Amino acid sequence: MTQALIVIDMQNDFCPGGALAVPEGDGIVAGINALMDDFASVILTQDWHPAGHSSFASGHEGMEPFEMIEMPYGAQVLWPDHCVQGSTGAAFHADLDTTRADMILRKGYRAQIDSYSAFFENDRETPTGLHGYLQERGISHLTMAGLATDFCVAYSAMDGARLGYDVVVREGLCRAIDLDGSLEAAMDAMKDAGVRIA
Ligand code: VGL
Ligand code: ZN
Repeated sequence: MTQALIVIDMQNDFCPGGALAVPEGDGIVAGINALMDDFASVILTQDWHPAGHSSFASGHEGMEPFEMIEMPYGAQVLWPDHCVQGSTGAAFHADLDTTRADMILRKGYRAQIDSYSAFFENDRETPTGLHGYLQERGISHLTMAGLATDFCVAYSAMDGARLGYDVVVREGLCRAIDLDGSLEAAMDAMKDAGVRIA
């Protein structure tokens, strides 16, 4: 069996001081780096939005960050502007060991649709290409860590399980946004989807 470590969105904007800071988001970097040598493949995802992305509250009149709207593909949380392509906020945390990565997967780069999952955009059907990459490399087991537990990590883990991968989420190497109980809901949904929490 071949194992990959998938490090989700370990970027400045999700760390303290960033535009969409996750509490203690930077506290997991050292632990993630230390895990990398145990894996045949290390994949980093990078949230990578064009300026004015449709998930940004700033482009929706009268709406505030963290409110919900209906998009053609379903419900969508509106976020503060974050991870704008090429910005410092979109860069990986300076301490993340990016040298070990064999693949960096960018997502959320289409203006009209968000992409939490590393596998599919938020319509749940437009593929990012990650499944093809993993299949071609014979990777069957995925370990996930990063930000945020209740959004991009959870969506990635559940899609991975749905696609037939053995998925482990390293809970201690993730941090959550936790909007209105979203962390508990995400943990329950991951368990229901067959994701193992370690
Ligand atoms: C994320 C909200 C918006 C995440 C990305 O990485 O969990 N959350 N964009
Ligand atoms: Zn985003």
